[in-house]
Amino acid sequence: MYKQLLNRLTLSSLTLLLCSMTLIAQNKPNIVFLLVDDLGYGDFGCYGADFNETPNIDKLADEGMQFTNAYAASTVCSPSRAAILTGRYPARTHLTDWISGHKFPNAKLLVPDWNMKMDHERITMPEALKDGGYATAFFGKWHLMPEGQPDFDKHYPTNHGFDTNVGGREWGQPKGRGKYFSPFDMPNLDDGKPGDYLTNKLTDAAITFLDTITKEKPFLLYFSYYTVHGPLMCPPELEQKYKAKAESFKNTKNEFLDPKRAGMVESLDISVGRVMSKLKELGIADNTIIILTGDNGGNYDETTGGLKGYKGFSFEGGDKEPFIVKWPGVVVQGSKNESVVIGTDFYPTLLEIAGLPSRPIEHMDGMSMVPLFNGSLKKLDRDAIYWHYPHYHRTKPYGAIRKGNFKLIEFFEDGSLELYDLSIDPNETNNLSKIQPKKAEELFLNLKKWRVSVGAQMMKKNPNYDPAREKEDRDKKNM
Ligand SMILES: [Ca+2]
Repeated sequence: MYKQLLNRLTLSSLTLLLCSMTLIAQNKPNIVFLLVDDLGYGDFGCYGADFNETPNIDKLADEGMQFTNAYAASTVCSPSRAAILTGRYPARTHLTDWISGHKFPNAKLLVPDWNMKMDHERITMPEALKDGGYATAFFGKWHLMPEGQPDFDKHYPTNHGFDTNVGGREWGQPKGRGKYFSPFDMPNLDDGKPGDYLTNKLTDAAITFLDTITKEKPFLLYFSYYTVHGPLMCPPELEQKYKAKAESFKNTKNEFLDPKRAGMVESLDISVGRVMSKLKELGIADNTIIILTGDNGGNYDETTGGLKGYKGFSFEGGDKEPFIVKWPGVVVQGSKNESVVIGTDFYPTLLEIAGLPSRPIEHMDGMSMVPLFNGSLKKLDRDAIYWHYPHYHRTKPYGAIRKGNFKLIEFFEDGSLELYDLSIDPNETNNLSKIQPKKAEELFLNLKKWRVSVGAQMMKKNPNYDPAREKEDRDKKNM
């Protein structure tokens, strides 16, 4: 039957068919996804920084859309990263803490037996894109491998949908002998010469990948920076620059004047600039979408643009993130967007960008942001977004919901509630739970219903609770 059909097709019609298939493939946009580690809401010039200098990222914002209510799905690394890749809330996947997590055996509540890996039966975002004809390449920090478990080495990026992996391991931060400097001791990354800087070397690898792409096959370049996570280490010339700058800097916004961290942010900015230039040089900038965001809040109080809390806290500083998207011909250049979006939204968004069918069974907790990008919607039609953190960090264990402009936080140890109206109180200074008890009750009910619906793991009382020893544990960890 196929032979008969083929015989009927003339050579010219076959040629036409092949040409149009190539055209479709060419029209699929490339995706560059830039994920920064421990990025504070106030770290970029376009988000208010005066001390850090980020001209390339500010240019990206000028050429794209800048979100002002974008959230990470967790206040720590691994769960936030898994939420981006699976489109599912940490509460649903049970991957709720950074791998391998802090241990507080003397605390009031017991941490549930949580999941330290992404389940193979799920189809991840890179797997879905690969299935749709995309080349998929991973660079940098992975931090999604179950340390100390037998199936540890079945959870590299290449086991979850990436064709290639440069630098992705179980590590939550550089662990090579020279840390951010060579020797990096990373898989598939050339150590170069002593003194070479990790962010630059990973960027070299990403640029080399871009040099090998063919225009017939669209790609996902997933660049997951180790920076700006500690240890704070930057090229000496940048450290000198910011040391000098700090001496005369008028710190009116309470910014973090650490020369090494500012140097790390500038190294990131240089990397983003190099990627943007390469896309231009290759003539593919107009058909490439660039997304830039972070995995959780900055690791220092002064990096969050004045928001309350920082990494490891329940407050805005713990999970509100810069998020910029450049999509030539679609997003209005230099625009801002106030819609509430969260890490789980990237998966369905990238599928829609790629013109691929959505996979609602997979990205159950995400909504495509494409209508926001192209202006057909002002905000997403969603009831609320949620967090679930049954763990101890700088914060006590908590759950939270943002519905409209209100955010409610429940602390699990004592059941206390905090309610904030973010439209008038973005820094969460005025707890309204006693002033607006009906609103607090409404959100609390929503939060509890949601937890049941996603099968969230709850904490239990610790029979060995010992406040004095818990305090010792915290002092040891400097928390
Ligand atoms: Ca992080």
